Amino acid sequence: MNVKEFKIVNFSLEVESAKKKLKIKVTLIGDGSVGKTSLIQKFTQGTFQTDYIKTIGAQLTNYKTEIDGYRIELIFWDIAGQDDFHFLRPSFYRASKAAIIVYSLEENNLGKRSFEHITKWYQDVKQFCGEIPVALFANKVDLVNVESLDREKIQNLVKELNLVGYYVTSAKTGQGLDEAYNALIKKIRR
Ligand code: G3D
Ligand code: MG
Repeated sequence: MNVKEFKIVNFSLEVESAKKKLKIKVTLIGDGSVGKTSLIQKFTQGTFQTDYIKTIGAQLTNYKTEIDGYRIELIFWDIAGQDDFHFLRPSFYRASKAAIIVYSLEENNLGKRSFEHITKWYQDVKQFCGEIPVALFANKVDLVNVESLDREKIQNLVKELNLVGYYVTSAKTGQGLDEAYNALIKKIRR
């Protein structure tokens, strides 16, 4: 993988109940400009705190929510740097319990290439994380006609790579976001 292409976002997920406490780290990856940072910003809109770690160029976003009576704390790691941090790659993948590969539905080069690169990102996850659940986010749905989506093409890839599923999202309108994250959190918790 070209280092300049390499972008990664992490978040830890802490699930807490009277008896149970789980800490789960999830990694968001995908080509540049597909919307990883925007997806986190939209999802955590309103109730979040941010903190910037200069030394590693990471933006940390902390978000608290409740699902099915579980208190859940999400810590998103969004790495801003592109050229200088590829040595950090193993540590950002390390101990991930799930991954989300993001691509863009845009009908242009970015959309086309980001779809073609899904398999490369998947191999990266396998290499660094082994057998963990991986979901696919087809982002920027607001820019295309939902009716004309080639769902068979997406579904075939989901099958081929044995992904847990795909979610059609828009970081701009928020479409599909709650469903996607909630479904994912439930899958991870199981
Ligand atoms: P990245 O973190 O994966 O690199 P960003 O991607 O979140 O920085 O998003 C890249 C650009 O795409 C941004 O536009 C952002 O506003 C836009 N974008 C992200 N998600 C969506 C979406 O769902 N719909 C639309 N229409 N745009 C989206 P700019 O202009 O700031 O570069
Ligand atoms: Mg980003």
